[in-house]
Amino acid sequence: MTKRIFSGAQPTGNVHLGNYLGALKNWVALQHEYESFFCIVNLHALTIAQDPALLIEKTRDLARIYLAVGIDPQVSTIFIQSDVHEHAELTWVLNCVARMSELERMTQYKDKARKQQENISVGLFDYPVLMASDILLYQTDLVPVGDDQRQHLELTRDIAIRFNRDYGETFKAPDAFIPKVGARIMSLSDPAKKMSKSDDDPNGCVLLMDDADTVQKKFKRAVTDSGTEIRFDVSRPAINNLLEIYHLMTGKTPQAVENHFAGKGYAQLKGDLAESTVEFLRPIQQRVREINDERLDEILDQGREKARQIARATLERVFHLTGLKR
Ligand code: AQP
Repeated sequence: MTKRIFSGAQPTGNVHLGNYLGALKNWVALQHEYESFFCIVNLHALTIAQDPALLIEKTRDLARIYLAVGIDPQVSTIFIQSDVHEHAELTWVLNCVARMSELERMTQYKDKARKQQENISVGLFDYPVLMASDILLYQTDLVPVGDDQRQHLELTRDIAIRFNRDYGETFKAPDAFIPKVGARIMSLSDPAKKMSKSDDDPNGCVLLMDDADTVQKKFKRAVTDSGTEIRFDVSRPAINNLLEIYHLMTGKTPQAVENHFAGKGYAQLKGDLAESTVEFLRPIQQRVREINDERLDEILDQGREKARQIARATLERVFHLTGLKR
């Protein structure tokens, strides 16, 4: 039987190169090998304050990005999380399986809570259980994500195994697919932090919808390391990060990348990187603009129906086993 993948991104605007290189790029590559479900996780987005009208817009914008980067609706299912209410329902049941102590250990929650300090929602704390529900509803084999999701994936497996043990075999325990290169693209302004849309410095993060001038400006301002040599070296994280991005954007081998920059300076590296990125983003941005609203609705409606069929079957079993349904 064809194996299944599930993954998602939050419609919080501003999809960036980290999201693309760590996750979306691999979705596109894997979709022909696996039965694929790509979700726009708008329930997750609600864990921090959102403007309602903007959230609707950003949800559709993210669907456009999925299509524009190459997710093919003929082979993959694209849908909106809140269109399939089973996600929220399963989350309640799994909330009663997950442990407070497990959630308290989640580093992403700790980081985000530290940044927010006040008004931390229960939803932010519970985010990993909602993520577990997303994945487990679809009997997922593989979850292509960036490195920051590794811990959440481990929790998902633990919850699945515990539920199966306590109530009876129901969920597949999924594996993470974390790419060897690109799983943690770092901020251009601080290579000790991952590239992130909530970065205080917007120059640290290149967005898929940035125009050419902005891309150039951001790479030009990127911090570098001491020394002059341009080669892959994890002990020089700023240059290593720029080279990794260049390698992934151009498809050139690491050796070819080093040869290309041998004897050249940082200004050349930043200039070439900006140029390749602008060229890479141009057709994606063009496709985003071309996607027609009716076609988008059609794709999301079809996605919802396909996703619901599978989600409903899993939730039925969960309700029977837990005594919620006769
Ligand atoms: N810097 C990154 N490098 C590689 N992969 C990354 N991902 C995120 N940042 C990087 C991966 O992108 C996918 C979708 O992520 P998301 O929509 O859940 O957003 P996020 O992880 O919350 O991204 P941000 O920008 O870091 O958001 P904030 O600032 O809100 O925390 C996931 O597979 C993720 O691993």
